[in-house]
Amino acid sequence: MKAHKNSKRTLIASLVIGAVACCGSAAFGQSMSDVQKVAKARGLSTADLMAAAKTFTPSGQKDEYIMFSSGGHSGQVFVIGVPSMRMLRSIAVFTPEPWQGWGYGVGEEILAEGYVDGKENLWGDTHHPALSETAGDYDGEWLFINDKINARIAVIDLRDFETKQIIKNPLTVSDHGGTFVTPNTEYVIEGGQYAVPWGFEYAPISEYKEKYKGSVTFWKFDRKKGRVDKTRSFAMELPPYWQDLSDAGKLVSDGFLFMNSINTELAVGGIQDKKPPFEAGVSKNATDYLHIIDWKKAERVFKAGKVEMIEDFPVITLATAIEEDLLHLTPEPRSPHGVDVAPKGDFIVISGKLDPHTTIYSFEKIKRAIASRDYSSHDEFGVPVLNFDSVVEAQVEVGLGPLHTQFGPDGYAYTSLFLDSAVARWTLGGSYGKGTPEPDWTLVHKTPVHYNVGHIGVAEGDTVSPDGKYLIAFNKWSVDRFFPPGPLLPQNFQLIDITESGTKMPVIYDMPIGVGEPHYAQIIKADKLNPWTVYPEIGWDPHTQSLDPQAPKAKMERVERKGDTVEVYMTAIRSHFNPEHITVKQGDKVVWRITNIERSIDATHGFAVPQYNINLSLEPGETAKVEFIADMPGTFPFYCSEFCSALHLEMVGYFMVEPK
Ligand code: CUK
Ligand code: CUA
Repeated sequence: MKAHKNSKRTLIASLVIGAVACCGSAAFGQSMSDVQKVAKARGLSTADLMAAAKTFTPSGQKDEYIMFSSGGHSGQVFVIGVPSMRMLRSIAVFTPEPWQGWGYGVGEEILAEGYVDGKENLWGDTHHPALSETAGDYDGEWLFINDKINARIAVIDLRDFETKQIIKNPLTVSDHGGTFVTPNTEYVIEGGQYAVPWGFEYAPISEYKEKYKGSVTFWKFDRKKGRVDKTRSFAMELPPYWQDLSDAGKLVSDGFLFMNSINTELAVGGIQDKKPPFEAGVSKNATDYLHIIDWKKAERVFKAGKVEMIEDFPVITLATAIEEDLLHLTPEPRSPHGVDVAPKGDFIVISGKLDPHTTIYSFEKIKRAIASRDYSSHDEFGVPVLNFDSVVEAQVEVGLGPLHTQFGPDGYAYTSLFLDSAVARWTLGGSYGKGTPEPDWTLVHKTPVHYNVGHIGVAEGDTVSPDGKYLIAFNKWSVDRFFPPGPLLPQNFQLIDITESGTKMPVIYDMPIGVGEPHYAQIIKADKLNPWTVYPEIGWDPHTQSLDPQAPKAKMERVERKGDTVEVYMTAIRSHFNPEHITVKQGDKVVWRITNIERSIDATHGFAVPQYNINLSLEPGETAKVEFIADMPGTFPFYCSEFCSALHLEMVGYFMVEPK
């Protein structure tokens, strides 16, 4: 395998021979020279051929891993196979999405859960997906994701990959440090971001220090119900810093939450008045604060009722948090961004965007410092600040603009370098020491990526037992990597092979993402997922995940009028709707129930009604109910919007609205 270190444009015949032999391509009548010819014509190096061999996935072969990527401004989640980097589907979450019918007949009530005082917000800025965990390992049951712009979180059921719940944070306007889960998914964590007065109140920025608040919310997840239980959830007030990312402790640090912050300067901006802009004010200090939160203790304080109700939501005030020893701070270097807990829970890695080092804190030392009240100071709100030198284990110089860290199974850590446009591999020490050929706490290698990498994701990388194998760099800029589809360019997901140790860490695939700006993704072993391919029974309501007793059934199709309400009971099967004629009077309320009575995998039907803004996706077995007022008179051919069969174009009916 020495060959693929060589220059890009040389073909090494021995590798090509090897590739042909092991692929058995000769059986298709192709010879080594055919492969060589194609490679030469396309200008492919041996490294390119090797990358293709590692990622090419023949038709019918499935991926070893499934990646759940945030969809950025699309407000969706993307499901992508690894290593093929083929997109399998999007999951509509915070934004209406017509293919899935989300917001076009179904999902409206769930989307409305995210409104504030009934005011619509129909897009989301998704950042951090979190898979549910059992004992610190992904269990493949649930997925959570946050919406940064409107401080919302969503719950997705991984039986059908559909959004079941959206919950709006009652206290804060925007969020960022979420979603992250505790090791048994007891809580879904949502950290705030930009400090604001609680509950959408107005307060002039001159009252920033007194009226603006930081926060973290612990959403209790009820696995049986598959919903966040707001009545068992609580929040904790934090100083009005801008809390950024967070990560839950695990194993030895289970019960703790680590959260970093920027703007401990309490800068308020004001460039228009010739005051320092936020970007300068927020990064003035040499350090900000890592927040160390004892959430298990906080849970006890919440259960003991030591909370204040704010916006009808229980909040542990900052005073109580200090009094009960729930919150400690410790300095973290310049403009911290990522905070990541190592697989054994013993180290916490912080990156400062303006510091070339990663800083590694020891949980053991943090515990000791808390117990012995080893404080260097208190912040101006009275929160104890642990002595930096007492809690730091090591610092590793990795390069410029370090952001986020992930872990391999072998004692390697990986950090994204935004300014360097690279992914650094470095060695952990302590309990991971000697896991690598290189000395502890040293930079081993940097692989260039294209360009401006944000997060990175390693297969099973946030668990107590990372798989390694693949690392994906989620690059913000693609610049010259692809054909430019106008001035708005796609992001670039780059797949990196991390199976070998040392300096071998080649990029083996580029995947453009031309929908939103995804930030983060988690990557789970495909065999941990157990999705349905058809709904369990005909007449299944995906919202309740149970049989709907009202679902239309075969031979029971009908139209019933009850006063001004017309109820339609319709079925869909290749290639007709039944009934096909629906006549109502202008102004009638229409309750249209429809069941896809198919049992075959992939036999999805659509149901689209012109002018009425309706489109459903009815997967095999699914039932749905659409309600609307027939306020527009006319003749409306409704049709199936999924090409389901040879007679798909004939899968149609007429909806006729008689004028008043
Ligand atoms: S943030 Cu985007 S690169 Cu929202 Cu996780 Cu760091
Ligand atoms: Cu059913 Cu097309």
